[in-house]
Amino acid sequence: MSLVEINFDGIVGPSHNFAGLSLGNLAATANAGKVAHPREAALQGLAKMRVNLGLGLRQGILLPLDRPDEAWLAALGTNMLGADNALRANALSASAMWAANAATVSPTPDTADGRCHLTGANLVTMPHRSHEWPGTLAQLRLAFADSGHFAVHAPVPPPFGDEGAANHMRLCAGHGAPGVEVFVYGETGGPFPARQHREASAAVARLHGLDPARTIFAPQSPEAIAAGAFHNDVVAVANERVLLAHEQAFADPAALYEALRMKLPEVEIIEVPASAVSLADAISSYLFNAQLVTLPEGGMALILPTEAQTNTRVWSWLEGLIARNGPIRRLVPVEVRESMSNGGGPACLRLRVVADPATVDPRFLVDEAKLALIEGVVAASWPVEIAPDDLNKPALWAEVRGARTALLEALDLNALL
Ligand code: SUG
Repeated sequence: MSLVEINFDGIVGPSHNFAGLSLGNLAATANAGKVAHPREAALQGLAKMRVNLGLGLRQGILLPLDRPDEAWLAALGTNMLGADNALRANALSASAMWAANAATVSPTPDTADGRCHLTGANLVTMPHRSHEWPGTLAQLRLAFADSGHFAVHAPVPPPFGDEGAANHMRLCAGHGAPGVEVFVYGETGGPFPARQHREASAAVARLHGLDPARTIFAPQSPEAIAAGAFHNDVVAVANERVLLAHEQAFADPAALYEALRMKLPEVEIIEVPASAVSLADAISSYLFNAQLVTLPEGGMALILPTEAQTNTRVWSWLEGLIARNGPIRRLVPVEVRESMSNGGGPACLRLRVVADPATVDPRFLVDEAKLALIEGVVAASWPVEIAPDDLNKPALWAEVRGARTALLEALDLNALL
């Protein structure tokens, strides 16, 4: 069996909009009330997947959820016609596009039973995200239905907030080798909520049967959360033996680095000093919300948002990084501006699963031809624009449903309707 990293990107849903629902997410709150472009947003995400395929990487997809979520509104004793504008916006959110928050994944070399374990994230801190998990879990159960190779767990129960892979890093000598799994949790974040609770991380580690000797729980720095790093993946990224992190990402970086060096002697820690890149620059440029990937020809690349290229302090630090003879050799900027405007960069859009592609339901894997098919559906049926008032229009609700249905039918995924 050949274990490779597969990036499952969330396809940006047809209801993508700027409702400003995420307190502590500075981009989302700054852009609240602007006109969104769902079609362009989805095409940008698909173009990013093409870039990944072009680099020789394996690519998968997760599908938009059924929005507006009438089942959620029914549980609240209402429906789209009866709900107030705030509840309508929460019911319509396309936030499932940020697949890094879909689940936490522990591949086969790390788990007690030798299966790849996935636990859906409950996302309970934010109302609009708290009702993603049933739709996400249904997809994970379909995509990873092979119970000889995968175990898919339902989310840990509230009130323990779990934000999935966005607060989890795996370091290892190579994807197929045993890893050290790092769970980064928050305790406080000044005016903003800490979204990942330690108790949730501990539960996921137990559910996955991880070896406590190869598991680390590290607190996120409160300053990072207060500065707008609502998830760890906004200030740190790991791939194989490399950890790239901002100096102020963790509450106790020295303790984390020491534990990592003890458990994985080959680990290479690249810390970006605040004197070169401030937390504010890191968060506005999303330099750490990059996909750090191992290229088939060897060496690693950072797939990062073009916003990192336009920030001169960030870009010159990155150019210095690749000029050294270190593990990171290439910078690949991608345009995901619509997602970025809601605080979601290239890394937020994908869930990494290390697995043998032959064990995954092929309907969730893509090649160039399937991307072209998806682009055709998006170009034909995704709304061009959504203005704030549109969220209250039944015509938009119908358009959004119809667009998703067209995509699921094209991909033979009617089972998810
Ligand atoms: O949960 N934005 C998402 C962005 C998630 C980014 N994910 C990672 N860092 N992995 C969030 O804050 C904005 C939606 C709105 O406000 O309408 C939003 O939910």
